[in-house]
Amino acid sequence: MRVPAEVYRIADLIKTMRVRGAGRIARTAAYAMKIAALKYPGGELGEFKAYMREAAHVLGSTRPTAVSLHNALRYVLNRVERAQSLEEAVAAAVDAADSFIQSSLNAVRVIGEIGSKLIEDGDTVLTHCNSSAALAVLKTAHSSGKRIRVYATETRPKFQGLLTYRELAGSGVPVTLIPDSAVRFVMREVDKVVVGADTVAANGAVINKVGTSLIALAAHEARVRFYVATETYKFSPATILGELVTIEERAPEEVVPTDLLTRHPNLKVRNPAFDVTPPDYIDAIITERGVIPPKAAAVILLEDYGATLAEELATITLDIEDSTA
Ligand code: RUB
Repeated sequence: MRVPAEVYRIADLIKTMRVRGAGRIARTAAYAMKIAALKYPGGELGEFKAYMREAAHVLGSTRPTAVSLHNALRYVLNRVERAQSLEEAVAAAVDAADSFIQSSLNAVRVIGEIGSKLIEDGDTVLTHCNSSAALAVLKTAHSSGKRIRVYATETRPKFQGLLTYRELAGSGVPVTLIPDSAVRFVMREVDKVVVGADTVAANGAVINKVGTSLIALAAHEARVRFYVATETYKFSPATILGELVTIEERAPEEVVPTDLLTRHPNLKVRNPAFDVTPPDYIDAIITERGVIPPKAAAVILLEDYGATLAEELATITLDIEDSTA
């Protein structure tokens, strides 16, 4: 059974980055799963489950790096898989999507409140790309009366820094846009760096917009505190089993104009969308469950996925035993 056109449309919005940012992507995908469930034209439970898996596949194939997307889809699918009747399965999908969206929005608000306590009156804060979690911290600090100034990187090649500029300026936060390459130049004026995350690995490494790791290096060199603001559903359970996070590489046309590429067919361009910041360069991760040292990411993952991971590890052990028997 083919999934409805709306799901493909939403998948396209995510792939082409008209909907972007890990949290928004996850919430939009959850919403698309709800639409899919409500639009299911058939009448059979098994078929419905396969149809929902297909919808998740279409949505999940859009952007590989944001684990938030895959965790949102898994959250809805798990509820659907447990249902015993079609009515129950449809209701479960709708309820799971709604509760994911609500708790995700709530997490961003709480991160704003918790993170704002780390910002002091008079701070100059640097941020990269456009992260709702990082901006929640800055906007909450500002609205609680702290006088802050923000440097926002323009974030080549897609210029999400302009979104950050608009959002902060619209909230009355003094903000200055800088080219990405000026980060080290301004770092001597910066008190704190706050960025978001697409994915957090079990060892505390943070995967975020490309350039984040360079900013972390510059902050480390200047002894400037480097904070990551992120919801815990961006923590990747697969990394606890040693899986690596796929880094999305996007089209060269985002970096150089198409006519230049046509005129220089041998011009090689790489456009990785994200990079990995090692835990050693991160002072703390601000989550809706509190401020944690990066190395404590594994503890959160074990709290959330411990039982499932234990089952999976048991299967792996059994496989190894079988193959050595
Ligand atoms: C966005 C990006 C953001 C994180 C966190 O990349 O790297 O920092 O997704 O955002 P892109 P949020 O523009 O390629 O999606 O805090 O809003 O989830």
